[in-house]
Amino acid sequence: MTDQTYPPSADMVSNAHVDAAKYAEMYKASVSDPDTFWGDEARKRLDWTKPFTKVKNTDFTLGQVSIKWFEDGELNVAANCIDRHLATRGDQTAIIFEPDDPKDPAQHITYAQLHDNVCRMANVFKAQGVSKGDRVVIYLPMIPEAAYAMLACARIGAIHSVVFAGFSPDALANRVNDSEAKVVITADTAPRGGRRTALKSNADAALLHCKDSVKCLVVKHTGDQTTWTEGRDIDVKAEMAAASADCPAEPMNAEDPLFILYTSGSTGKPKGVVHCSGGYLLYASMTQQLTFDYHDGDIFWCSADVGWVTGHTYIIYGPLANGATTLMFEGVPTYPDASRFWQVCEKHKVNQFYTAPTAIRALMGQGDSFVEGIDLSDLKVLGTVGEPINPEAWNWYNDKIGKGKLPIVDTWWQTETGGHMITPLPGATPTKPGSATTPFFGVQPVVLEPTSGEEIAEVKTEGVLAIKDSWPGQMRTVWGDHERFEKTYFSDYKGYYFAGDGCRRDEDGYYWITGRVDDVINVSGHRMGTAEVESALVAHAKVAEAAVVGYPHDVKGQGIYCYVTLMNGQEPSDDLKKELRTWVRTEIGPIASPDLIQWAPGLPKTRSGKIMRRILRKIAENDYGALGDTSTLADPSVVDDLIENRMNR
Ligand code: 6R9
Repeated sequence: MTDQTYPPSADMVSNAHVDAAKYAEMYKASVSDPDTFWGDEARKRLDWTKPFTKVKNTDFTLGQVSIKWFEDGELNVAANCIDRHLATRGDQTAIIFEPDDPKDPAQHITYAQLHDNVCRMANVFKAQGVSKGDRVVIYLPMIPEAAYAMLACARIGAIHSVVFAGFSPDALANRVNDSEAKVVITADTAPRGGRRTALKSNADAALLHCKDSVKCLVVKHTGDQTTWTEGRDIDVKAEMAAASADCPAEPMNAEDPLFILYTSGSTGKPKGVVHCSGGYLLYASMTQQLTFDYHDGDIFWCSADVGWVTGHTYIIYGPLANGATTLMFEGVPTYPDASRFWQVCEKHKVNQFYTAPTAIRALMGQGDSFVEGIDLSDLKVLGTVGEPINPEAWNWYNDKIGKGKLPIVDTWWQTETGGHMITPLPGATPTKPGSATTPFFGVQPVVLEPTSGEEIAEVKTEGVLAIKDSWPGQMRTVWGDHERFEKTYFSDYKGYYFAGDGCRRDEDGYYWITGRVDDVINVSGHRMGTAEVESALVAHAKVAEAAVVGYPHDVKGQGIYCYVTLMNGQEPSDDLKKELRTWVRTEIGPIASPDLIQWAPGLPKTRSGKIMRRILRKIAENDYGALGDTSTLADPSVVDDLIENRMNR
């Protein structure tokens, strides 16, 4: 990584919400007196139906971890994202919908229309027996109805759980069952990159493994033919047309759950990350405005999918809480060709654009001709999220898209954190390519010595990244398993929130995220637990054992490398590899598709039977010269075979 520094332009500094002096002053206030700081922000940014009297009540002590913000206040998230804007912005566009096919017209949905649609959708949910506290699973593509459904849940106090439309029926069923959802909302089919995913038939397959009482609401989006189960399936658009456009917003306690979002961890079963109403919305609003330096009238585009936390916070909740115009894109960056992102920026005069390094790398690889001749002069701020950005991708983004003039905010955060944690602010922070730079307000990052857990005082250092105190956007619990919440995030390093990432801090106090230190890999900016892929593999009848690690991949960041030991008597073959790939895709979804599969007659294990992943990682990285200590292996000869037959050369 180059350590070259890019200061904000004079223009940016003078027009931005926050400049360097203000950042320093606000940051200090946010950590020295969080009650005053966040209390003021919460009153300024949100409308409360019942004012809070308490601000922060948080405890990171193992065994009694408890995180509460504004705990006696009441508000409604949908009312904050819609109703309160109606008087001043009823006719302003809230959501621009850009469909997969550029020949189809874009839609501009005003705040008044958003209100109408959300109320109708909320009444459709109510008619299906959904009430406050009930769970609704949203299995929808990137269409306006996904936003309506999320906000309709928020309006009536139901808890949504969005399941990425790329997940398989099995993954969907697990999430419906774990959250005990009453309703699943899906669409007939989902166009993406000119192809169509049969979402409704995936939902049908999933619902075979769920309670009979679960209803299936179907958005007829493309009009494609689907099967129909009378009594269970409901035509959402027809019901919405007939429903009342009046639906009072349910007053919710600040600590009432707003949503559950499942994410991969280092064990096999995804965890339901729970975010609540008050703190999350405040944090979403503040980070969206300040990290992107969003101003009234700007067009904001976050290219993530609503199935991920980035879509929740930066397509829906943050922008809408701020009365912004947010763009929702149904398609992919490379359809009809690799100019699509930039065409959309030009067409809708996008001012802030937020995407993932993997998308930048993929587009960079297609050549510069796809950017040339496109007017990107409305862009003011560029952002990245999901993984560390490599210098080549950063330079390309900076030169070709930013024309060397725009700030690039590299935002480090997680599903668990609700919003940005370490990020530059466009008018305040000189950036260094590859560094997420400095903490957002209220965030106190520390670098810990990995084994002792001691906080390292020296500025320039390296270790594991942890957070010292709570911030309003922090997750509150794992759905149905508070013990797992404590164990995952608070038990390795006592008294801290442990993020699972390693980092380096340079002499200027800038943070450089070095990647996960647990068994989670980052594939195209998507989090994947290696244990999840392993359990999918061993569920196949011909597989005896499997170990999965990440390896460097040019476009995806990390690829999925699987070591597979077959059952006795099974013959390895290319056909079987194909079969295993398809198997994993159907068990989890296409994002978990193995890149490389190596037949492993044996796996390197300690005498106590623990797989030595360190060795498997090295071989997958084609760095087998540096295997380190192998003396604890039960049978060192398996390593020679694995090296001999390695797949990544
Ligand atoms: C928002 C999101 C979280 C993990 C996180 C880290 C990696 C995210 C990053 C980054 C380096 C950045 N990550 N942003 N690494 N620089 N700017 O991505 O949430 O899907 O939960 O993933 O992604 O490893 O721990 P999530």
